[in-house]
Amino acid sequence: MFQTTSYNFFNQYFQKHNLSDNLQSTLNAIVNACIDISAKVRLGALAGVLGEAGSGNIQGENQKKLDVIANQILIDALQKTPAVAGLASEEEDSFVEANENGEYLVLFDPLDGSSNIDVNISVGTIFSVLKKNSSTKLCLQDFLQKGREQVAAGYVLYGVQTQLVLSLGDGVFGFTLNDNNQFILTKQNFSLPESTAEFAINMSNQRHWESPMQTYIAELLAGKDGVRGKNYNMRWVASMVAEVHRILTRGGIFMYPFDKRDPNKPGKLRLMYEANPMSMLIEQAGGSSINAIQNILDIEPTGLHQRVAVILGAKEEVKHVLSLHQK
Ligand code: P6P
Repeated sequence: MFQTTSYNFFNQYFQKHNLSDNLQSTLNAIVNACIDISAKVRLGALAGVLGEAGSGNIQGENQKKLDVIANQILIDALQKTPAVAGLASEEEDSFVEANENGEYLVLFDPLDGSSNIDVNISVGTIFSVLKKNSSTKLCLQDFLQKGREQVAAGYVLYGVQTQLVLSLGDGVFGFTLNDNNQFILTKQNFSLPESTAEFAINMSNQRHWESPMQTYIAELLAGKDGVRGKNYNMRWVASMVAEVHRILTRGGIFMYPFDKRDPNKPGKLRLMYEANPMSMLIEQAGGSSINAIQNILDIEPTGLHQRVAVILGAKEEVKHVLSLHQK
């Protein structure tokens, strides 16, 4: 359905990593699909890709046209890649088989923050790569691995620039898409400051939070007259990819905590293809990522679309949030 780009990104940058051919081709497929998604996102109304798709997904969300388009571009690209055994998407009820003898599993949110598409605010693709450890027919259990097991994680931010941010387990690298549709290395080893004076949370949910989170945010709002002794700034873009990119670039803490609107949901964000890949990037850049009581990367998954509370970013702030929840 979609002819994706065939640019070989990994030959240029990761020779010293001795990446296997299978991992290179898996990551190339993701990168090339995102280059094609970027072209569609950038055209917006000119490509007739804005607005609602008129369908819903397993999350109970109305899909945007670009959600569906981005999802299909990634599925087509990955199913054409022999190294990929299967995939899981926010937009697909269950996992999708790719190639019987494939070695890798790719989990993704094809277009995170899609409520921002029609108002021209940054959105992004988030991806996570796991090894298929079993030699038997692909099954759900193959996907349900802790975030600590990820082979690679990253995102492509369709923002002022189109940027790829990626970790293979030894640091976080940033690339910017040039006008020849090639990603050029523009940032090596993102490093997150241990402390920060900038937080990101949707304040409109304040009355629904549990008391430790209420206490923490009240401390930040009290500024230099409060227990933290400094003033804080706030940002909320409503695109996790944009928030995480800002935090990787200049520091900060991002929170989507549990709230009492739906007590059966531990949080809004999804563990397998949002929280886990972002947590790998944040930890690789020297930050922390918890669900308020434990490291997100250590959570034993029980479902493909399970949700999780997310508190990630500056080590000092995440540690303080954890301490408030342990009282
Ligand atoms: P709210 C986007 O829908 C998303 O999944 C994340 O990217 C973002 O951080 C969050 O939800 C925004 O949620 O409730 O503020 O719209």
